[in-house]
Amino acid sequence: MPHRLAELPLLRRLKPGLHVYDEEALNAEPAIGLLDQQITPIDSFFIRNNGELPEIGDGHDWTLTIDGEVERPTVWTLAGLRQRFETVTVTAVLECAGNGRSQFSPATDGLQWRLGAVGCARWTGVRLADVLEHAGPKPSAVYTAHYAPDRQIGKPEKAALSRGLPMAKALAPETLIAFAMNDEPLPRLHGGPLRIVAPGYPGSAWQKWLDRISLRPVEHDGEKMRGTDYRMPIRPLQPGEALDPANFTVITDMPVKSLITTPVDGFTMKVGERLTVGGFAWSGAIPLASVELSCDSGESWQEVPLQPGEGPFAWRRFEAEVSADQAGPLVIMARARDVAGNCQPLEIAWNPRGYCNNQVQRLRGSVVA
Ligand SMILES: Nc1nc2c(c(=O)[nH]1)N[C@H]1C(S)=C(S)[C@@H](COP(=O)(O)O)O[C@H]1N2
Ligand SMILES: [Mo]
Repeated sequence: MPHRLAELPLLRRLKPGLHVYDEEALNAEPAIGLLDQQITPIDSFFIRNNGELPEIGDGHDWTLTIDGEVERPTVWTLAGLRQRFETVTVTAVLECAGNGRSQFSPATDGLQWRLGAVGCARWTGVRLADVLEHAGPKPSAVYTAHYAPDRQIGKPEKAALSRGLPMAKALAPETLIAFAMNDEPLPRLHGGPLRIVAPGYPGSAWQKWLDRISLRPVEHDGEKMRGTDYRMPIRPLQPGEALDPANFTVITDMPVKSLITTPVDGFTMKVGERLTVGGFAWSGAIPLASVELSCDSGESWQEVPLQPGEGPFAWRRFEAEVSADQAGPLVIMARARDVAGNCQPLEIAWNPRGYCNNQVQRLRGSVVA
């Protein structure tokens, strides 16, 4: 029996509005309308698991081991971490690299996410940099390796996922070992007691149920960090072309993107009526510059005001009123741009694993007389 069935009643109770994927690991995403809030409530936040949920108990005896290329290997308790290091909160978007994968044509392997594998939360914890500096990274350390107890479905000897960060991102002030989400203790489903928060990086880099960090003298090659896993080709590839992993690089900062969260697909409005169109825009390391809306299938675009976000890694609200003077179908599109001039494409270039789809969303509705 697929393991996730045991977790479904819990999920249905905790997160009633989520679409649960019919596969063995527990994966679920909200309807887009549930994302129409500055801070995504835990109840509406997507869940992504590569393997079985680990059994953690009450978590009080959880420890975090720091070892590898460090001067002082250390084992921390939860209480020890909290006492020794400053507690900080960062508001940040968490997006799965496969969000929007269902739009790739031809279809790629992997979970066929719609557009809801993203959310913005307040993450509280200690800085990964502080913990690493306490252990004293050796000059040979170039990458972190993160470990957790979850295992692949039916393969208890294999880790579900073990990813890491380049040292520069591990030492960046926004990167956390988090123990709280939206001011609540980090829920088990989101990696409690401890997870990595790597703002701007794909969700895969946000290791859940973190129990060990090992500094490595090479790029980490743990589970889901090899071959083409969470990697993008360095040049465009045609479907069916032979894949050479040497031509792929690890996804680091996610591309600029926006999502219209109100109204939702299938909306109707009356001729002459004003309709509020709202949503959020975000990007990885490069700050957002602007968002434009189009109500004529991309013929013309108009810049819309962008509200300040809760810090550089939160998403930012945009809102505008639109109206239509004749009945018929209406397609609304939003297009975000970052300060380096990167802009959401109208059509995403295909890649073999279906990652980083930031193509402009087409919201379809109709205008009635
Ligand atoms: N231990 C562990 N951490 C993990 C994963 C996992 O399968 N195991 N999945 C990763 C992926 S691919 C994503 S997108 C995020 C999702 O985080 P969430 O379930 O809290 O939304 O967790 C990441 N951390
Ligand atoms: Mo992911």
